[in-house]
Amino acid sequence: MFTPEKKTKDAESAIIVGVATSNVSRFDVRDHLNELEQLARTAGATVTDRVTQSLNSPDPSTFIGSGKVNELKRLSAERDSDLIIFDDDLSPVQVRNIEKQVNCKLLDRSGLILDIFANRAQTAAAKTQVELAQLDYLSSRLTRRWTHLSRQEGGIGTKGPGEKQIETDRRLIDKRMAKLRDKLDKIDRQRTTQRKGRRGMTTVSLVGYTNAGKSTLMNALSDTDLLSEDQLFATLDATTRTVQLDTNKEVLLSDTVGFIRKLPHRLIESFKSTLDEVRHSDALVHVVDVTHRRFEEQMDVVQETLGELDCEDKPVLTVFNKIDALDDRNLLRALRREHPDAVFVSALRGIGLQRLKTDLLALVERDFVDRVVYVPVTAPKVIARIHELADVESEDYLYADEEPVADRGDGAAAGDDQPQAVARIAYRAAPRNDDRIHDMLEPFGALRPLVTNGARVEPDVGGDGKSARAPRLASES
Ligand SMILES: Nc1nc2c(ncn2[C@@H]2O[C@H](COP(=O)(O)OP(=O)(O)OP(=O)(O)O)[C@@H](O)[C@H]2O)c(=O)[nH]1
Ligand SMILES: [Mg+2]
Repeated sequence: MFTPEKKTKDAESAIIVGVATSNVSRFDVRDHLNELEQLARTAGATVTDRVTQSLNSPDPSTFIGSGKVNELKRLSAERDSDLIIFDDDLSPVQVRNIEKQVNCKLLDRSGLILDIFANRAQTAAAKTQVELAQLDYLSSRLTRRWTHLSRQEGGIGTKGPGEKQIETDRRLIDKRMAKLRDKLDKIDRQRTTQRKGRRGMTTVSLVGYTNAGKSTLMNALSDTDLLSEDQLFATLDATTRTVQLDTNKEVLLSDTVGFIRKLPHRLIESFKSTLDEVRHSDALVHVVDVTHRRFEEQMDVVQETLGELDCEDKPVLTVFNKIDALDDRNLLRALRREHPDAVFVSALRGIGLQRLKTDLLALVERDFVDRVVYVPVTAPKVIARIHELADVESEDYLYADEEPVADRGDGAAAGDDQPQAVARIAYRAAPRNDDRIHDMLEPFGALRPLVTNGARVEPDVGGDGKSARAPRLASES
């Protein structure tokens, strides 16, 4: 029997390059290159060599200096490399000058990250956002080599916008970008409608460095089965699920794209629609991979990125994850001292999740307000809406009249003093929902319970008269 031979393309081979400067130690460079290698692997490349260089400051024309470029030239020829990847972003001039010397594709960190995103993007939103970011990236560095890369040629750094858009001219790119922005605007509007549809529910977003365990935690808390992988950027799209924090309180939890050192700014910009999930949350859960040697630096990166998203003031619960894989008990003790409000969990083994839920509940309810309001029973929709927007603690019925608007000096009230049957509702709500309820009640004026001879006047609602939802309007007695 004839079995066609499957052609499998070998992984592309790559050389990665890092530079130590007066601000970046060699030790830092090693760790950054570890991460770059992981990114390269995620993109499908095999890293054959690492080249490092120490400079007081990067060389403006070649970034690494002409001697090092020569070394790269020799090494890449020897290895027959497909790619050279720089950990730092190169200027278009630097790209041009290095490309003159070496005979393979050149990528920087941003380009590599964009390529991974392009590969991972599944939904229309993610695809549009990535393409926009790629076009933006390309338009700033249209070089001879970029223009000669084509989709057909394939390989890392060439996915996404193909030669057609790149080759013609910038105007075409600008046109395409405008179109993508329009498409994103539409997606944004849809998302806004979806978010409105979620009514008064509290929303929480998982944020953190890529690979910290956000999706694993989401799965553990919500009993879903999202992709979690030992890979960078396993998640690109926002996913939202309900999570029960205790018997009568659930929140909407969103898992979203992870952050990384030097996440290209244009990517953050174009991922606005995905990251809006984070921006609109009531609170954040910051997941930290405590087994990562550089977890503190990762925490700083997350903090900075949240700053770029204008989210630094949101309430945050810090969650140190993967404690099952941490041998260093001293580190745990030190962290507990340093972060008394943080929780320590293993999302994978389900350790510490109850505590996480309790603390998250306390956090989201920290600013909740308790209030008692009076709503005319003739406005059942408003009453129903309050039930949606708030946790109603009690509801009963009585007569009320409108508080005098101003004292006219003769003791007479300026308001309409017809007593009316009202629902008295005691609730707890998030400040933003409390505001919404306040706005809804505006047209009814300031109602106050009617008191005769020191006793409250309650409508005859039958039964125990306490918690009936729809009182029969009592006949005047
Ligand atoms: N040992 C251990 N591994 C974990 C734990 N939580 C997650 N992991 C592993 O860490 C890796 C990354 O997990 P993900 O949940 O995909 O991480 P993420 O933060 O969603 O990553 P991105 O979507 O790529 O940003 C996977 O291999 C998980 O199995 C944990 O509590 N303990
Ligand atoms: Mg994930």
